[in-house]
Amino acid sequence: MYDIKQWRHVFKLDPAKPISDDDLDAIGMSNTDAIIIGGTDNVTEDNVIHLMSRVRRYPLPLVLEISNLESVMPGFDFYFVPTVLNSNNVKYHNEMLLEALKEFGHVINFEEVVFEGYLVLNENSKVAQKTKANTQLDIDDVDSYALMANELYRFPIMYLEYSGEYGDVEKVKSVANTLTTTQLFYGGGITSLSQAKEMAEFADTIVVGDIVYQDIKKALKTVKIKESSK
Ligand code: 1GP
Repeated sequence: MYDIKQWRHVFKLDPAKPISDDDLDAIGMSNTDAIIIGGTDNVTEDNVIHLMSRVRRYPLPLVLEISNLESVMPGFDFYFVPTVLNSNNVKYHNEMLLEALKEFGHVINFEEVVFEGYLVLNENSKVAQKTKANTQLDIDDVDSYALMANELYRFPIMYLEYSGEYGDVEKVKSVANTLTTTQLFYGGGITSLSQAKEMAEFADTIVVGDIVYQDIKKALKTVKIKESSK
């Protein structure tokens, strides 16, 4: 029904952060390609269901990016399942996945599940601290991770996660050049159309998060990348 490969721009909304009806309406009626609900801390069944019910009325694909098992629920179009390639903790490689499959494996519709190979690259981000990610990676490292994602794991998506910080364009470019079939998502620190354009030149899909809560007008402007095709 929805073709993720066509997505150029997505908003990521954090269920733990309050958002007004007006701002949510502006996001829902924008020309973005999809909304992802996801966050690192304080993601609960209550706040996910609350946010889902508020955004469900908009004609956009809705994704739950899973951060813990307690907040997984039916009703989304897709479930993005991250595995953090540069985490030092097996929990974030596949231990949580094992728990999920033990509990829900028989009821999961795997057509809706999309596996994401994450590289967490901002050492100061909550996600880096939580997952104990080794963020000290040079271009050779990220390139080799890209090969791993594309050729070995054959992930549908590789996600370069700079959450809260604008990333290193050279690394994004280099990963983009290495990936041939895996779709590249970039997220982190995009606060303007020019940054959105710069990253969208290399990433297949850009993710815009925190600026939604800081300055909704700036956030909405990033959608204009869709007016120029890649
Ligand atoms: C976070 O990659 C997303 O998971 C977006 O990052 O919040 O910094 O925009 P920002």
